[in-house]
Amino acid sequence: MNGYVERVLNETREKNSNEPEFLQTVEEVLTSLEPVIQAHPEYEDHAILERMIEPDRVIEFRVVWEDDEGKPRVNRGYRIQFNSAIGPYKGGLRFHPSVNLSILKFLGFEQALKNSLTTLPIGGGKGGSDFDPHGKSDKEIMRFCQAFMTELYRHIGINTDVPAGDIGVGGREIGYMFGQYKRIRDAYENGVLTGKGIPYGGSLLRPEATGFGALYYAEEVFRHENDMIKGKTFVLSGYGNVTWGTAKKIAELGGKVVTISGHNGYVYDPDGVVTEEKINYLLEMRLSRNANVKMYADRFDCQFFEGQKPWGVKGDVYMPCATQNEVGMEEAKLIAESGAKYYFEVANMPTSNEAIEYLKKAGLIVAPSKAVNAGGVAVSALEMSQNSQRLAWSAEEVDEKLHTIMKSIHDSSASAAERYGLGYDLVKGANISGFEKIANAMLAQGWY
Ligand code: 2IT
Repeated sequence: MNGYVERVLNETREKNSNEPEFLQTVEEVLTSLEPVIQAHPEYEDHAILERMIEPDRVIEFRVVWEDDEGKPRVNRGYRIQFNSAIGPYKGGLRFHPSVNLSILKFLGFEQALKNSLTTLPIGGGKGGSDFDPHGKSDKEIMRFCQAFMTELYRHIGINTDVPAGDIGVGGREIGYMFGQYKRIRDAYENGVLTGKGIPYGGSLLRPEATGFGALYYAEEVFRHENDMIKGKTFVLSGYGNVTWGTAKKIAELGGKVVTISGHNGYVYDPDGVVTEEKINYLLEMRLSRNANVKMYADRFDCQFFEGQKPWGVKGDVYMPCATQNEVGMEEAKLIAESGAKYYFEVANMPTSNEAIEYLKKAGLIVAPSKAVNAGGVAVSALEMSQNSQRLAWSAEEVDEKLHTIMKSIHDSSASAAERYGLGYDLVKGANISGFEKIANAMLAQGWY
C-alpha cells in the first residue's frame, strides 16, 4: 500500500475510532486513491488527504420545540461544513433518530466528492437532527422546522452554505424552514435552500431528479455493455422520494420494479410497481402520519415479508434506495447468487466495503452512490442558478441538463479509472474523478 495513504488511514482509524460510518467512507475512498497519490507527490507535500478528511467546521446546537401537548421537547441539531474548495457548502438535512456525528461526517465527505463529480460549482456539507418525524403531526413538524432554522440561519447563506432535503426532509419541511429563514432575515433569499416548492422558487424535476438521474447513469452503463433496460427486473429497497423517482423512470423505460421496502419488511409485487396509480401511491404513503410500506401490500393485494430485506428476491438489477449499510456480506451473497449483472447504489453508502469488493469479484458491475445519486444535488445546483438569475427553466430544459450531467459523471469516472489502468471500475473512477478537482482547487488556494 502507498505509504502516505497507509499513514493517513492509520491516523484516521486512531483518531476517529468512535465514528464507524465515517471511517468506512474514508477507507473506501482513500484506498481507491492510491494510484493517484502515487503519481502525484504534491498531494502529500501539501497534506491534501489530511485536510480533506477534516471538515472545515462542525456546528452542533440545541433545538427546542413545542409538541401538541404544549410541552417543550429537546433535540440535537447539526451542520457539517465539510469542504468549500469548489463552491459554497451544499448538501441535505436529514431528520432521523439515527443521526449522529459519524453519520453526518460520512454523508458530508461523500457529498463533497459527489458534488465535485456533478461538474457544477458546489462544495460539500451535510446536516440534520436526531428528531424523529415518524408519528408527528403536521404542526409539530412545522414547529420543529422553525426551531431548527432559528439556530441554523446564522450559519447558512446563498454564497456560504445551501442546505436541502434528505431522509425525513422533503418539500413540506423545506417550505417551513424557508418561511422561518425569510422571517428572521427579512429578505427573499430563496437560493439559500433547495428542494423548494414550485410557487416560491423550486426547480421543476427536483423531486424526480435523484431517481431519474440514477436511470440516466444506468443507461450509460447499459450502453457500455451493449444491453438494454427494457424487459429487466429490478429489485429495489426503500419507498420514499428516491425509490419513487427511480421506479417512475424504470417503468417509463420498460423495466419492472418487483420490490420496495421499509424499516419493518419488504413488499413483493410480481406484477411490478409499474402503473401510475402504484407509483403515485408511494408518495401518498410517505406523507401519511404513520407511514409504513405494508400499506402498499394491503392496498394492492401483494405479499408483505415482515422483518425481512428484499435481497433474496431474484432480479437482473439491484438498486438499494433506502439508507446506509443495507447490504453486508450476507446480502451480497444472495445478490451474487441471483446471477444478476448490475448493482447500482442509489442510497448513500448502502453497501459495506467488504460487500462491494465481493460483488465486484463475483462479476457484477457495481456503480457507487456518489455517482449514481448525484442527479439530486445536481438539480439542486440548477435550482440555485435559476434563483440567482430570477428565472425558471422548463421541465424539458432541466431534464436535458440532468441527462448531460449524468452522462458526464459516468464518462469522467470511467475515464479516470482507465487512466490509472483500473479497467471499467466505476467505484474507483468516481472517487478519483471527484477527488482530483477538489484536490487541485485546494492546491491552488494555499494552506488552510
Ligand atoms: O445526498 C444528497 O445528495 C442529498 N440529500 C441532496 C443534497 C442537495 O443539496 O440537494
